[in-house]
Amino acid sequence: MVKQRLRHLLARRDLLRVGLGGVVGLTGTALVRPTAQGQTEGFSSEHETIEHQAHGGNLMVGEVNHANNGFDPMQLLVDWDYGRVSILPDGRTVREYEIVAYDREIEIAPGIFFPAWTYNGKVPGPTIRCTEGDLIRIHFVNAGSHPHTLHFHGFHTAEMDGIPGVGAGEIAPGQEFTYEFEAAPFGCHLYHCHAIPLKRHLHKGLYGAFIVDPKAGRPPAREFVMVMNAFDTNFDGDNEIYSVNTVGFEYARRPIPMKANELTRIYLINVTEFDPINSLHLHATFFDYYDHGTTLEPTQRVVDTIMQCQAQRGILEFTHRSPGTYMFHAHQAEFTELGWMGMFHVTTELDFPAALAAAGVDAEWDRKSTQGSTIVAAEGSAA
Ligand SMILES: [Cu+2]
Repeated sequence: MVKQRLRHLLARRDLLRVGLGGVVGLTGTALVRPTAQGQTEGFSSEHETIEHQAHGGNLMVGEVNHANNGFDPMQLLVDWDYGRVSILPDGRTVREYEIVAYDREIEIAPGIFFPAWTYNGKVPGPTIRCTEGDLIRIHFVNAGSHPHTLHFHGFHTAEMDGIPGVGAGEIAPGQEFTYEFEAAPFGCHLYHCHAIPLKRHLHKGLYGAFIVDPKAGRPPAREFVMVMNAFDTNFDGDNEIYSVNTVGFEYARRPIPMKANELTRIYLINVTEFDPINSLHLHATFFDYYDHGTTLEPTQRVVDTIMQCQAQRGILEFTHRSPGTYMFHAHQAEFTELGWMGMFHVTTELDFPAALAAAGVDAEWDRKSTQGSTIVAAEGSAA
């Protein structure tokens, strides 16, 4: 049984190697030590053993062209979308969003392309952020090639549930619909397409984070959103690339800057298809966990690993005590080695600007990262 599983794993690795070296390797990237045998035979599992060397345990070399993709995973970490804000006569805040679904090929690992279906051209789609009680209006346009919907996790009427056959149901290509509901309960939620076949519509990339802040806010912290996802690049019902925020090993190539002894909060969401469970493990520290983010008190304290079933999510809070580079990853080692591994670059105050520069981000990124919940509150009351 174990041997069979190992053979299966190796076959999937070889498949990656074939894809890189043989088909799309023209972009000049390749896995570590691609072999002629691997490129031509591919599916044979006898000739390779798991490789441990190179690139900080990172099994891919080369870089993804983020400009071409139209989104950068470093920016997705802090990509809060507060919508267009207005105030109703009764004092309630209205937040209006535009979401357009369209097909787009994206690069999910160096040299590996995936024919995605996207919300607003990126995977995951925009992170919808608001405060509990806000009235949310989402103008949805389907500019894709298949019928899609927007299904939010949260309280709303049946008509706004975004499932086939109820309310507007599936929105056909070229059609549009406006979803409207009050944001509740506060928490770390998600939205996704609910057209059928559901599994395919989800894994093609139609999902995003939906963060509802409690009215009183949460304590100041450095905040990131991480959507655990995976890609079946050959459509065999099994994933070849795993990641958070789409691009495999991106945060290993560009460690995420943070400061020592600074409270860090991660909004973690699992949208992985085909594998029932995903997980996150932090090195060298422990975290408090808020299941679904729907409570102000942790539901688990002092843990260093959390698992999430499909569509499960929660909030992690932790600090790193000493400067250094610290790994985080799925603790399913297979996922780790196929892309779901990253690093935090923890620095002193003095060294922090250099860490920002090394990660290719700026002061504005730092502002979004540290002011996420403050901005949402300020925009609501200022408008
Ligand atoms: Cu869909």
